[in-house]
Amino acid sequence: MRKALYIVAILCLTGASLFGLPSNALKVCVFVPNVVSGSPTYEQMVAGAERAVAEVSGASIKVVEAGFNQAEWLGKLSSLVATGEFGLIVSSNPAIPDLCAQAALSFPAERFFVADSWLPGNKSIHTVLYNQLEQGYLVGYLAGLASSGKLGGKASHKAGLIVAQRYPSLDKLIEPGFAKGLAASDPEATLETRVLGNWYDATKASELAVSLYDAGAAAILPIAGGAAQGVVSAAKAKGRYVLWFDDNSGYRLAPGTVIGCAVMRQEKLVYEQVKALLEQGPASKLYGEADIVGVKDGYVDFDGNDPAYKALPAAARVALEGELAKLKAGKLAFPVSGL
Ligand code: RBF
Repeated sequence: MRKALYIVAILCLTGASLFGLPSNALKVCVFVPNVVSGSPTYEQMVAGAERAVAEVSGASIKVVEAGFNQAEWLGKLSSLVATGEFGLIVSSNPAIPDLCAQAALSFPAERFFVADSWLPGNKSIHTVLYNQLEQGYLVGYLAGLASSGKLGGKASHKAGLIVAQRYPSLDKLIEPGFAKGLAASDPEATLETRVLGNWYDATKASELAVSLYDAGAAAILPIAGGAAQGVVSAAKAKGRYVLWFDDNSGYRLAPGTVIGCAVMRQEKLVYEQVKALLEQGPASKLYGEADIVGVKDGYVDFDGNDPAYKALPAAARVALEGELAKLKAGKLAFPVSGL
């Protein structure tokens, strides 16, 4: 009896359990790079992880916001891992897997799932990347319909992109995808990109948007987290269009101004992956895997279910929906093999 108690005590102290799983295996920490509020990608991540945890008996969740100072993220992540409290760290964005890989060097038993990113071959980390060439293409195509005058008014042949910062999936997928879509529906169009420098300054985003609209941009796509609100207010003041990314909340934010949302099913993806990882445990074969999902798989889409979109001229909607149908059927494809 004393020996059995001794063994249980040792197992507890070493973080192991009688069933072969670490005692922290069902404890999830969602690590939010920046803050949740105002960023649909993170709102969806938290919602998906919460839904998965609610469905796994004994699982728990804590959400930690790392704040806007990116220089502090590695330190914050490492401290979190060092507590040994959490078996699975869940996060999202293409900069995060490298930080996880560094933390995993000192804590090889920790496990990570990072959505919206790509890192193959690290046995501690599972990543899933969205095909954002396709996502960018869909709103780029709508921007071209606006800039060529097919939504009404005169053709300006100009569209804009306002981004918080430069990073690999923006440079390799979102921006080129947007440019391809724009060229497909308005071959004469030019694209102007402006960099904001952070994910929160809506005032500066508004100033940049005003200058792009004044220079003729018919529509602007913001990739700027909470700062995107500034682009919306500039568009309202100027009577121009905004395109939306990640979820369909733009439609509610500015009815009639936001005319189209290219969405990624991040809530669904995070729910499915976190649930699978909790059920399979730290030895899951998903660790080390870097998957890529797009329109054909149902994780990237265009949400046309809004009165503001439905109010656009029928011919324009038919053209855009034709492109979406081609992507869904695999008749149009923008293959992505990594970042
Ligand atoms: N997207 C957001 O919506 N909000 C953010 O706070 C945010 N922070 C990011 C920080 C870094 C370092 C990187 C590389 C990307 C960030 N993203 C953010 C962009 C996000 O990963 C994704 O590319 C966009 O949401 C478009 O799908």
